Amino acid sequence: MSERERTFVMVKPDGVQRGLIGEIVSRFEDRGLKLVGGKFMRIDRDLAEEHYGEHADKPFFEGLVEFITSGPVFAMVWEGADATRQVRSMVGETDPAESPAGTIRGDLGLDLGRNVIHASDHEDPGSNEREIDLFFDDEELIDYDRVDEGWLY
Ligand code: RTP
Ligand code: MG
Repeated sequence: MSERERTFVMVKPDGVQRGLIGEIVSRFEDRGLKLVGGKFMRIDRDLAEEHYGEHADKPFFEGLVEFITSGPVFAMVWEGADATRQVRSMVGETDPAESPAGTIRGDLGLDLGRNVIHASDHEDPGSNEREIDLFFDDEELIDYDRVDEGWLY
């Protein structure tokens, strides 16, 4: 079995406004991942610019920062074997139109700008830990056993 790891996930402002937090949390629970942190919050401009810093020179950067700061988000940390890659495969492609049915963006996303969810990038090693550190203090991440641990990822 692959190594257990933690990964960062966030329901974006469009997902919160459309009442999709529960649906998205359920998908990860159903998949056998373990929730170790969760926070309903607003992102300020500084945090948004740091979080999406890799896109600072892209033409869509300003719009992306405005969108992600436009309303509350639900930030989460999920744990499991190979969790970053597992979560990204459940999320789908950046553009919902390119995302297969059955993926979160394929089923729930509207367009490139309103794609309901962010997840750490498995093709950018270390992005999961970097993003977890950016959004959560250590004491906000909860170590615990789930009763069905042996059956989970
Ligand atoms: P995210 O970081 O939000 O999870 O999305 P991602 O990895 O699938 O995509 P990424 O390349 O990191 O882009 C971040 C967000 O920027 C918006 N975007 N707009 N050409 C465009 O207009 C464009 N390209 C990307 C998307 O909302 C994407 O989620
Ligand atoms: Mg990304």
